[in-house]
Amino acid sequence: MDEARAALKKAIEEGLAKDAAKAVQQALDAGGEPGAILREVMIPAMDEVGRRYECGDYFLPEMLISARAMKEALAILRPKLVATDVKPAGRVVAGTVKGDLHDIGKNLVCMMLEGAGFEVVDLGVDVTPEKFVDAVKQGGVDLVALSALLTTTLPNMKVTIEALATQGLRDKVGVMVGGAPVNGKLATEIGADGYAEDAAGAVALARRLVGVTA
Ligand code: B1M
Repeated sequence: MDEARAALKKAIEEGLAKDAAKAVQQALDAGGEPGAILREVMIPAMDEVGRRYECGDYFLPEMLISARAMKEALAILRPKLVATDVKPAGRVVAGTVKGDLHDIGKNLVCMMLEGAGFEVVDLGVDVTPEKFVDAVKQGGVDLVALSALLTTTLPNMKVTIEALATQGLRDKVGVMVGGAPVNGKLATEIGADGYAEDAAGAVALARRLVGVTA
């Protein structure tokens, strides 16, 4: 790993937001491809933060400042990830489900979908089923994208899908799900139309669900 990438990884792991911003810029200036920097450096850094938390080396505050550093670096990467010359592919309502405050993965999915030409309505975190339903009721929505990072909030994906069904909206939209504890089996069990493992996979899935090729 070159110097800028190593500095970026260290800055995210240690929650040094300014250093992370500087290092990501250096990695880009050195000719790094934005998607590769994200996949090969930034996401592994967050995984390392999770590992340190799990084994008791890190506590909540450390996890939080690492998340801030990640966000700072992502803000610099964002314009490079989001292309502007693609034609509209559909409208997506996205959010992290009720009870869950993790938004880095969801934000990445939103970013990549925008980059692929989708119009994204990002409802944020801790989104109740009612909020998803209200957003779909506004009309013109092709897809609902649900993210969850906690095993305890996974059931709220199902509750959200059921709320859409109760309101007679389920057949009008495609529902895609993702997040670290989610898998294809769960997606099928809760009645989603598809699961994607990462943000790039989310774009491929969204395209498939709206019938766009390319
Ligand atoms: Co939390 N946290 N956290 N956390 N946190 C995890 C998820 C955890 C695995 C850490 C650990 O123990 N190893 C663990 C969950 C355990 C479990 O449920 N089994 C955990 C815990 C326990 C908690 C708290 C309960 C801690 C506490 O309070 N005691 C608490 C819960 C708060 C709440 O939500 N109610 C909590 C809080 C936090 C912070 C606020 C401090 C912070 C979040 C800040 C933020 O997001 N703004 C935080 C962080 C940073 C993490 C870790 C370290 C990193 C998450 C992350 O951003 N990853 C995480 C450990 C880990 O994941 N390794 C952990 C990087 C991101 C790019 O990946 O989000 O997986 P990810 O997204 C990926 C894919 O999953 C996928 O694409 C993305 C890009 O590749 N994807 C989708 C995501 N959504 C998708 C949707 C799609 C498709 C793909 O379609 C719709």
